[in-house]
Amino acid sequence: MKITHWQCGRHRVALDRPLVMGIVNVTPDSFSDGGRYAEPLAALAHASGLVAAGAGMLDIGGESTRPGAEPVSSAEELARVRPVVARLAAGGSVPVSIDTRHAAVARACVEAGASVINDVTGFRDAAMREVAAGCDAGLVVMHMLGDDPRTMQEEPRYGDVVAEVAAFLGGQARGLEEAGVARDRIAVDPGLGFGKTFAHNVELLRRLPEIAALGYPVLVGASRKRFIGHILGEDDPARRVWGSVGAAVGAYLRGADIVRVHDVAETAEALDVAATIGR
Ligand code: HH2
Repeated sequence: MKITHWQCGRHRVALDRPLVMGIVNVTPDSFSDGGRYAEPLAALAHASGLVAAGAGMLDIGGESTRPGAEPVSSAEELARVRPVVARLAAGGSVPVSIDTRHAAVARACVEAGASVINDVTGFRDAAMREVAAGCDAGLVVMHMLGDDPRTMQEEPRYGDVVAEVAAFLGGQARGLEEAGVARDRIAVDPGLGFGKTFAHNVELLRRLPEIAALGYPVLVGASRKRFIGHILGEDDPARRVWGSVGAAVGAYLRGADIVRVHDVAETAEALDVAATIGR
């Protein structure tokens, strides 16, 4: 069945055109833009620029999950993100997503107005599932190999990466539905770069229709990631913009409904054209 909408709190998000989710990192250490938007005012200014450039949703993160990143306490993470989430949600122009793997942060941000919980650990934590079941936010269920960004890139191995990722995502989504979450609140994400080699990332994109066949909206986060740098021979994440646009268009053509990106203006323009041609 074709998915037409994603229910995220009070927002019924149309998916007849690709949705661009703009990234706002309120962190000192994210891999691509760490530190630039760590102050709430800088983050808010950046966020309104992303909306003006075509973001249909904003994803606010207070903890870097790049390979090898050190975890931060929930209190520290919440202190970074809550003021930004509250201000953006009150502005109300687009739905606000909170990128967190911590139940306490998710709960407080939903209370502050967030409409989506984006959990890179795929709602494996029982406390996180409880928060999900107890609210009406949209949910992004992402696949990560293991549960620790510090070690996930140490020789990741799969039998069939796409089959294993799809089985995990389908299982977690079903678990959420059994806990009382309405099906139309759930989106799935193969988690590019989260315990995946270059070949795994490419295989997941090439066979994205197998993830889309699960029947949930598909989110892809390829923006500025290392596998793009590998293709381009480019070490500087800020110089992977056009490669990232290529990945977003490729993902859309293979079934992605939502793309999580840093470079919203470039991606939105390219997807506008790609979506007009259709897939
Ligand atoms: N990637 C990152 C963070 N959150 N969420 C989803 N759903 N999908 C992703 O692919 C994804 C994500 C990467 O995290 P980080 O290293 O913190 O950098 P940035 O937030 O700049 O992408």
